[in-house]
Amino acid sequence: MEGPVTYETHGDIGVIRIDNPPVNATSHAVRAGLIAAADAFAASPAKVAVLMAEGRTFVAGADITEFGKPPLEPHLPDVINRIEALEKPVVCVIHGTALGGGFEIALGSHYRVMITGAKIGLPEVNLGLIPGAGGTQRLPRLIGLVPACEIFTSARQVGAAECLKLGIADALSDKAPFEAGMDFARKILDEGLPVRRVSEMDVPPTDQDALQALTNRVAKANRGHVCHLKGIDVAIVGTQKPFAEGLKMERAAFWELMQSPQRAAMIHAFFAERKVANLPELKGVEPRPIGHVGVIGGGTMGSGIAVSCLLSGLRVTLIERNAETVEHAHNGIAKTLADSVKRGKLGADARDALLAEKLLCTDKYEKLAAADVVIEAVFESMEVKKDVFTKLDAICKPGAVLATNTSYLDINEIAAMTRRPQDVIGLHFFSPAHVMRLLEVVVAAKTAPEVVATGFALAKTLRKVPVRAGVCDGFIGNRILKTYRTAADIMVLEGASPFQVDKALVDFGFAMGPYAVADLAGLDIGYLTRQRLLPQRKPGERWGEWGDVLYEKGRLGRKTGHGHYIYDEASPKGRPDPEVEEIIAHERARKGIAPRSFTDAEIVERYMAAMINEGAKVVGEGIARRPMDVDVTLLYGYGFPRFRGGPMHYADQIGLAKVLATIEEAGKSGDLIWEPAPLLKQLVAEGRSFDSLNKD
Ligand code: 3H9
Repeated sequence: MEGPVTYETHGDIGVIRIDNPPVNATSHAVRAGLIAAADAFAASPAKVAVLMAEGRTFVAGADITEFGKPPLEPHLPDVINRIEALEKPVVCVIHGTALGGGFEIALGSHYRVMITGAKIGLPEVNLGLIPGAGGTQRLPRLIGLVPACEIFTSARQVGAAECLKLGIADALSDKAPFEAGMDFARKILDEGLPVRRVSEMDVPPTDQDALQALTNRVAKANRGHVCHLKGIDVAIVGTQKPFAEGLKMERAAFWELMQSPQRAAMIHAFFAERKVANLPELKGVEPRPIGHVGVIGGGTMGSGIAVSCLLSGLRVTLIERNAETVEHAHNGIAKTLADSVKRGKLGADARDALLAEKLLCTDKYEKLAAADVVIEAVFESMEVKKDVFTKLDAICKPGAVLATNTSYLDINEIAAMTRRPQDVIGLHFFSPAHVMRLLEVVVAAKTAPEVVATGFALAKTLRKVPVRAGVCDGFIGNRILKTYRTAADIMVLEGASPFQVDKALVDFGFAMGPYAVADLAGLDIGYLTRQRLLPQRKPGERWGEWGDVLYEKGRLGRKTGHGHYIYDEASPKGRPDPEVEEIIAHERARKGIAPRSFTDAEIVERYMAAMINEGAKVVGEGIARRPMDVDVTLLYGYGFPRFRGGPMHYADQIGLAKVLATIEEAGKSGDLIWEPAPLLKQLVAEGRSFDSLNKD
């Protein structure tokens, strides 16, 4: 047999081998090959078959690149049914990950062996889908409705040991897939194990209370998504019917979801996340070493960066000013690592080893002499940063990458303090740095390509999502944030309440609205930003000046129990504070603004239009490489709902002409944020989408 699936025999044992790099996705050729291999096995004298894959992993699922195109026969459910219907036993060997359709192939096999370290999962919900090749019907029959629904609604990867316990795996092996498969095939022959079809099993009894509790939890955790509850419904109703009918129901629901904008948005996010991390201009550019990272500053950001590096196995030298702040930083890092131990993310021994062997907190800059990468995370002041970089230039070894974590300062100016501006770069982490996945890699005018490549390599090591950004105030993310926050503030000035704005945006899909976020971050941050921007303000410019009143009244957000909301025992997550509305009403009166009402839809429309417009400016000016870089920034750093794909993808979905019309209408107020982006105007005039710029 030719192609990505082959069949061969070894005595009584047939071997079906899938070889479709990089991840053995079930492309059309693989599906057709599996049918041919199943037929070949059926016709051959072999008494048992091993189904396995070559390369780094078993099958990672359906070929996502085929989604959105007309489906070609044979369809995966039919392929799996064909394998399951074989009259001779088939054992599937899983190494790496068996995901989505890959795991569904394993469920259609009669036995499953997992190689140590292998994992299974049904991650379709991450793509706005449900399992569509029997996962919602076979898994509940194999292990019960509650654990099955938990697995496909969480999309989590389940390890080999847990699979054995759940009854998903029949055996574990630490051999190579071929040997492990041959061992189990011989066992089938020796013990006369029969064909065992999951589709013919009865669903184990269901704890209805546990099922209801799971459904409630899933509904709450996945507000706005349609696929999760659809999956549970299909699993419950389908498993009460004969298998073939359940499968039909699953297929119908899968195809309905396949046509949904949520599916398109989530698949856009999937590929965008991978594409932004692979810059074409860095192809063949070797990154510099990154084994030893220096961090300057042990505040929240510096400590978070240190923890992130430690958890990825890097050596960290953290610099603070004096013995007291050194100790404080060390304790902070130890506490965060202790929390990781508590949450089961890190063993206590591993934690102790990290603290003893990988971390040095000191006030001696000389200890950075051997560091490969140094990340400065001190106070946001140009003078302080210039001082740090002058010191680093004197101490660090030649070729060390000197990075600043500034969130808006001019990195060219910082680089100019050194005799090696080619080694200077921005690495903008998001707080908490050991949790948030976005890393803006800010490329200054003289940054060398290997230094950019090193920034991307570091992101990969830290399991972060890197986005290339150019230098401007706020880079990609904070620059866009400033604009859409201003749009929200202007709506509040014109008559909306902060609570209505938050609610409208939470209903749209954000985890929190901008005012609840501000309370969480601390209203002192917004105050300091406004103070900083004061000298640059243009005559007639409007912004949320009432925020200054909140700040002056000591309402700093959650940390003081009052911000936009009141936080107390009765409402730990906050309840609207009428006093805030009075402060805003006073501000409107002072400005002579007669308040008007806003609908929730109008709030979302304007907020999104401001975000998209600034996103288009950022792309047009080359600060972000492509619209998808803006999408990934907002998705991973700013809580943008993934099921909407990012602001630029969302803009394409609603239509750019409509976005421009909203901007022009809002712009009648004269507010500067509504100046339409030239790129947006151009795309509308040419009838093109943002996605047309994502291609390279
Ligand atoms: C499904 O199965 C539906 C069924 O229920 C029903 C069907 C009827 N297809 O992530 P990486 C590419 S839905 C096509 O960098 P890693 C990826 O773009 C599917 N391509 O590697 C990248 O390409 P490039 C359910 C895919 O080692 C390269 O492979 N399955 C697919 O960090 C390497 O990927 C999933 O959702 C695919 N399915 O992680 C699994 N998967 O090199 C999604 C990957 O050109 N995949 N590629 O940039 C993953 O989670 C990870 O890729 C995996 C490997 C864990 C497998």
